[in-house]
Amino acid sequence: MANRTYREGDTIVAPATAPGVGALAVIRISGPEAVAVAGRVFRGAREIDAERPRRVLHGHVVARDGDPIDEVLLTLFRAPQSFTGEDSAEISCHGAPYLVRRILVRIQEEGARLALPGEFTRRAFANGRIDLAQAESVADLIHAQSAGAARAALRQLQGRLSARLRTLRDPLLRTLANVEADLDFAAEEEVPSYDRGVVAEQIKALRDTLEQLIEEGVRGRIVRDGVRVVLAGRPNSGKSTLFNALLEEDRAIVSEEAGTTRDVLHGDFVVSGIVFHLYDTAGIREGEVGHVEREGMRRAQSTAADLRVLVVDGSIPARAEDLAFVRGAATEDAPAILARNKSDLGDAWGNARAGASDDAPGVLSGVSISAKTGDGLAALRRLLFEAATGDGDDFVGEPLVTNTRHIDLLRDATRSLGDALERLDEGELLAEDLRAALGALNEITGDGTREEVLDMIFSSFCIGK
Ligand SMILES: Nc1nc2c(ncn2[C@@H]2O[C@H](COP(=O)(O)OP(=O)(O)OP(=O)(O)O)[C@@H](O)[C@H]2O)c(=O)[nH]1
Ligand SMILES: [Mg+2]
Repeated sequence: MANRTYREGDTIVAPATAPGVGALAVIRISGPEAVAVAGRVFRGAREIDAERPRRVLHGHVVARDGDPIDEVLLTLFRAPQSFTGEDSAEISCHGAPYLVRRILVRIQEEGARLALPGEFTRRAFANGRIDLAQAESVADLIHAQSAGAARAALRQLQGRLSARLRTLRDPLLRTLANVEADLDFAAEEEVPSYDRGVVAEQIKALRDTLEQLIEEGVRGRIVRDGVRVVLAGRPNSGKSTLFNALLEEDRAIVSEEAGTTRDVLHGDFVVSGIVFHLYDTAGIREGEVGHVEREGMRRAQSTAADLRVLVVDGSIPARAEDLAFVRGAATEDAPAILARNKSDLGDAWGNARAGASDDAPGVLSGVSISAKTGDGLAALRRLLFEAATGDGDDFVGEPLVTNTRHIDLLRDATRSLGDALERLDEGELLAEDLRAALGALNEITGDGTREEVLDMIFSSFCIGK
């Protein structure tokens, strides 16, 4: 697959629906021969009328000898009024993997080839139906796991990010034109005659806006990808009970025996439109333990986290080893929330030392909960949301930037503008920096993006997209 390269001009085919059994499956054909190919495999009561597209035709996909393979609905699209901008056809058939395979083979017999990953979307991009940022949002929308992620992807698909970038590109182009015009005239002069003060102001304003977008993007990535939360603690503190309670599912084994959990368990839950990827891990303790439990502890400690919830048994006064654990966890990179569990049995830990955050500066805040009765879980969810997003209410906002590639390019542009500010007197170099900034912004929407980069972006799509 890797050495197959993207080629326009072929007629391509792929299933658009997920593999596996379903009520229906959709097969897409796109390319100059799409209508002809569809016509050769389809027999309906009414013949295909290529001049009247976007109508649903009922009939059969038939084998070469005319034998029906499946009863289907066929929809034709004529260029440029289709997703790809080419002539296209969609066949809805029954969702049996066997039928899908047979129909695909049948269509290939008539001259179409199997599409590469992302090839439909790439054609839409190549034909100017959508820009690169919009193409990328198609993948995001399909993979969205929460309302927030879906909304962000949809905004990008509607071209909101692209429109915003255009409003940044125009002043940048004007500044560049200003500097370049001056270079043409003043080639002989020692000192540039454009107004350095004005140019500096323009560059600074642009840089501020880009920095704001980057900051928004860091949050946007959380909306798109979610937050990894690891439950950590000493054995029997109630991690698995809390895991089940947050997921509202009886997933992890809970027992009064210390050292119950060994494998790392994973499940997702959503708070206010943001996905939390939750991990339950083995309790950490010292002393003689078997090698399976030791391996569990190793896995617990190597589970990457954006946030940690330190679960302690809050119904008993904090022991030295509990405090040592909390202090140790607070030194990890990920911020931590202290959850004093078993509040239904009393809050002895909390009475002894209010949250222990004085001892452990890396611990954000403490909350008293009962994983068993559900008490305090709403407050814990709220704390998780705030810790992940940096604030509360106004977060869900509407991030325009959610994608690492875009954030990196915005950073490149910001860096180039920073360089430009250092070289206000050096016309040629200044112009070069401004052009570099412009180039980075253009790459987000795909203007002048190199083929290798396009290959990389689209090859991460699934086949059929
Ligand atoms: N009363 C009360 N008991 C709880 C609570 N949370 C957990 N327990 C009990 O504490 C014991 C240990 O719970 P687990 O959830 O298995 O603890 P764990 O931290 O996952 O333990 P390991 O997997 O061994 O590290 C069980 O008997 C639970 O029923 C709680 O909020 N209140
Ligand atoms: Mg457990």
